[in-house]
Amino acid sequence: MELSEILFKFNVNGKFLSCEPYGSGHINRTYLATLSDNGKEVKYILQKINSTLFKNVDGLMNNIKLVTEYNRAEIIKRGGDPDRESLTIVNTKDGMPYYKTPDGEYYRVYIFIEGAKGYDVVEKPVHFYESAVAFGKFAQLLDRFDSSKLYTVLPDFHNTVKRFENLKKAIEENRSGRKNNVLKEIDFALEREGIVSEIVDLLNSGKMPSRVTHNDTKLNNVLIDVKTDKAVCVIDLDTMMPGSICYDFGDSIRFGCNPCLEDEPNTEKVNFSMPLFEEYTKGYLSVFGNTITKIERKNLAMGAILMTYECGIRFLSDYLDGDVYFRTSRENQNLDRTRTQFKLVSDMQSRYDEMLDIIGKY
Ligand code: ADP
Ligand code: GN1
Ligand code: MG
Repeated sequence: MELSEILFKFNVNGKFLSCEPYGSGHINRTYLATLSDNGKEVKYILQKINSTLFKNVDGLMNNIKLVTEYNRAEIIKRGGDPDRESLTIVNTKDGMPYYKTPDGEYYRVYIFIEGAKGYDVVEKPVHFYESAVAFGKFAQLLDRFDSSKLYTVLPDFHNTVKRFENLKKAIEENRSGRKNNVLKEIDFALEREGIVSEIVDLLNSGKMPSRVTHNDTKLNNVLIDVKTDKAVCVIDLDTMMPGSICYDFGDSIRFGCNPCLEDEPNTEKVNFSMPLFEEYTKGYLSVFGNTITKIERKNLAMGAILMTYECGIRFLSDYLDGDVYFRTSRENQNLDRTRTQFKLVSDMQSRYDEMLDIIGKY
């Protein structure tokens, strides 16, 4: 089916102008659709949902519907603009939050958030600070939300122990035949087995609270106002599930404290930025500092190391499997991604005490 035909299955108004690939997500296929309504341009985000990964699209979309409706009501109460500060699902003409094509592909539409941008690398420290405030507020929103209503979309998503097992399986199977290219990276990963269960054990024993978290808190999943540099909206709500706040904090650090892109081929350029770590910590604790427990605070830095490590071994596993999970646009992209993550892990491990000192300051 043509994208324009799919778009008009939804409650959109106007004459079709264009539909172009948009953004830099690794999982779904995102398009910016532009229509003309009475001479005025109207934009929407059209997304093809990765239904190989998200097997229960109905459950997934119901989660997003529940949280965004709750969020909208809160934004309206405080006099904000709900179409900008929250994702807004556009239903199909049949009143459904997604459309299934006759070929079994799934699509959804969101209102396009104007005048804001998702950054793949920190261009201004204030953006990173702002993203921390936005994710901190989002964490509080989810904390107030009745979590029993949410369906667990991807069980064990941040179960680092299981991710480690998957890596061992990928090494053994070597489906791509590329194992000999990555012996150094494999050693790096296997040498760190000792840390993989740190947070999982705390969650399982009940010592660390399990909260509903976002689970994909990278900088490009917050839209920042291009004029004011203020965070506008947290997006990419596919992975809201029970988890640890240390992982949400950690995933932001993993992505934003790298001065380069996630797939930078020259790892010499990749260095963990302590000033940016401080910026994020300051922003996050300014809103979540009163809610966070002692054990969570103690493990924020470990969360950053573990999320970076986990992402690294996921990229490495995918490289060994033949690039079947994360979207790639060139040879060795998953290998470059692995290497940037491992460089950051190594930097963080050697500067762990400095990270703890900064957390202690706020
Ligand atoms: P993925 O799961 O593939 O990462 P996202 O939901 O994060 O997909 O969307 C990909 C990109 O599209 C985002 O990084 C952002 O730049 C852009 N985007 C997504 N939703 C909106 C929206 N409602 N308004 C404006 N831009 C959006
Ligand atoms: C994927 O969808 P996107 O690009 O925001 C992935 C995250 C990884 C991230 C690495 C559902 O996020 O877990 O941390 O890539 N999302 C899923 O950039 O697997
Ligand atoms: Mg995304």
